[in-house]
Amino acid sequence: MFEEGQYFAPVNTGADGTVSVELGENHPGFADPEYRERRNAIAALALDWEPGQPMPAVSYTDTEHEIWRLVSAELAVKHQALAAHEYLEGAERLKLPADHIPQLHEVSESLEPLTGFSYLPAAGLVPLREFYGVLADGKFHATQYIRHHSVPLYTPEPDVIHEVIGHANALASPRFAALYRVAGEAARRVHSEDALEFVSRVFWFTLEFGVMSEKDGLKAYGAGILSSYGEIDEFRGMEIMPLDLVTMGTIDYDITKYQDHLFDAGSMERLEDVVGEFWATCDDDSIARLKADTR
Ligand code: NLE
Ligand code: FE2
Repeated sequence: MFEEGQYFAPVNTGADGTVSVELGENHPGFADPEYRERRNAIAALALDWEPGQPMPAVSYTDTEHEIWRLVSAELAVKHQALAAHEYLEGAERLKLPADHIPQLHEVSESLEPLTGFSYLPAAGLVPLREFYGVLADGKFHATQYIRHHSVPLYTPEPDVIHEVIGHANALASPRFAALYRVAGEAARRVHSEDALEFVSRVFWFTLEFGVMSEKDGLKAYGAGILSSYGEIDEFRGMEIMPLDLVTMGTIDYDITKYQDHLFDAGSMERLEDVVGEFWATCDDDSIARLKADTR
């Protein structure tokens, strides 16, 4: 659907300051001028934002709110059956609206008293070091546009549905929030690009696409599965591997498709013991040693 590796449509700023988001020709919004206009305007809000200012508010259209309503309703049912218990507890505490897209500043206001997390605006791709690093300060960079109405069940680009339904419900859990924070501390501690890449891959296979075993079967806790009512129906049929830092930190993945390799953390405790402990203590040397294990 998208070119491989094109996680985010590139955002360009012209000499005259006009912002244009480069949607690939396979993007469902490519031939929709209204959608492209929207993407440009929403990206411009994030680019105009400066640290210290409140999060920009977006005046969402009825069509956009309708996509949120549809996806929220589909996901609410599927989450009850397929989301990890700890994520559902977070969702219960956060109580996101089902009938309209909340503003990110509103989500931040609800999250902050729970776990100290709040959002920062992202126009598109945020450099890895910045994106992960600020997690250590309880900050999460988020996009504000919404997926195209023609493909509501899945998008490879993180959109406001993914950032909020996928991530904020997890960030409302003190246990998940602590894991996000140590991932950020790890990203700040490592110097080499290789080590940063390793930390971010472990994040991908856990907080983005992780699954864990519960009494009544395999459940998803990764935000990328939990924001897609297409992928959430399929994850149990994928190749499920045991949690393993070296494998997670080194295997390649294609962001444009449903993930066909997933790692079962076993339990919340094991996720904390293995991955939380890794992020809390890793450095360039320990990661280089882990990578040497693969040879
Ligand atoms: N695939 C996710 C969804 O459809 O909600 C968004 C991107 C996750 C990295
Ligand atoms: Fe994400």
